[in-house]
Amino acid sequence: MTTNQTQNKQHQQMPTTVADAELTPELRELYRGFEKEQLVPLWTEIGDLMPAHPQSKATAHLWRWDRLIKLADDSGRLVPVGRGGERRAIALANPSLGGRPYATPTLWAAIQYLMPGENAPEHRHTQHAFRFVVEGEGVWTVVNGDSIRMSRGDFLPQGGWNWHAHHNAATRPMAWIDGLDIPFSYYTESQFFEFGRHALSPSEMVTPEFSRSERLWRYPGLRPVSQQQDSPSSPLLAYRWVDTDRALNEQLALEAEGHAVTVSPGHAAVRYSNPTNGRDVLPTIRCEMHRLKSGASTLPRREVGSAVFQVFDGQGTVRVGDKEWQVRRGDMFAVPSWQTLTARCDAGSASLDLFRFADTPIFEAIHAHRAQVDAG
Ligand code: GTQ
Ligand code: FE2
Repeated sequence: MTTNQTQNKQHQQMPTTVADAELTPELRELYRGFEKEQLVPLWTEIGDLMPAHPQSKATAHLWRWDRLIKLADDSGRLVPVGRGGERRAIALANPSLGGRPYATPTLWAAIQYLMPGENAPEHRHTQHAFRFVVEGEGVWTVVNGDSIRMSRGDFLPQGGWNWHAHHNAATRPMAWIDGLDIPFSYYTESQFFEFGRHALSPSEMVTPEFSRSERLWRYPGLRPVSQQQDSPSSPLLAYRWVDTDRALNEQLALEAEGHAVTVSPGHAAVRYSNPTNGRDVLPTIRCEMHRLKSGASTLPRREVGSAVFQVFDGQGTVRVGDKEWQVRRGDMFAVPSWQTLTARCDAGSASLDLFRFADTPIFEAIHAHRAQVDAG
């Protein structure tokens, strides 16, 4: 009997069941028969298979930015980037997921690094992806030939099956984080992948202030009349920090003026959304930015599905299940399914900004999403 089953039994106060029955020679023979014929009875597995609520295999875990950036830096000096390996990306591996490169059972989170002048070759895959920049600038990502600048605070979604490459046009190395649904695609055996061209054309190695996607889509509430087709992933390929920052500040300002527009007192949040339908930017990944005022806390909340956070700015205390950490800029942490999260901004910090991504759209699509907020 596994630990899960034991816990589950105690939790549900289940009566003695058929699984506890004495193992007579006939029963032993029956179980041998099951094994030989590749059969497993439900009654020995039900506690693990059908718990009363999600019991994640993943662990709440924190990765410190200073360690991540140091090892990415070292990789930059020691490991080349090119065709085959494709990306100098180092994945967060949840300590209880068997050493696999999975931050949570469904989500990939990695730090990626490019040296000055380096190129990450073009490819495409069905996995949905995004980039988020916690510090630095100088890398352009080229999606279907559209060159997109990346700077601190910028969020760049990139739906599955789009060609993409990255190039560092600056004189300094740059790091950023990637989020993808790689583990989900892996378990569900739904992946396709293709190599693209070896090098980008000179017309793509440009460094415009704004990508074509932004010139077309970055004006909220103004849809190009020629673009009426709903798109499953956002056609807007960069969400700029100046806009995100202003939107969060305005929520807090409106709250101070007496309007109930925040998630809870002192907690502003925005969700990056697809301008063609108002839904999530990616079919499988929800992405948000949260801002807590100095001294403010989120309400304790748990939900179906897992999430990964990166501290964008400020200092605070984060509690996930029975773990608690003091967090600061760049730190990343994983929140397993149905574990309660509370975040608080330190009184000595002007605010705490948390970038969040989660697999929620998957569960909403199959009507399996639940959330519980402890209003205190
Ligand atoms: O930049 O294209 O972290 O394909 C993992 C897979 C980044 C990317 C990752 C990828 C990429
Ligand atoms: Fe990729």
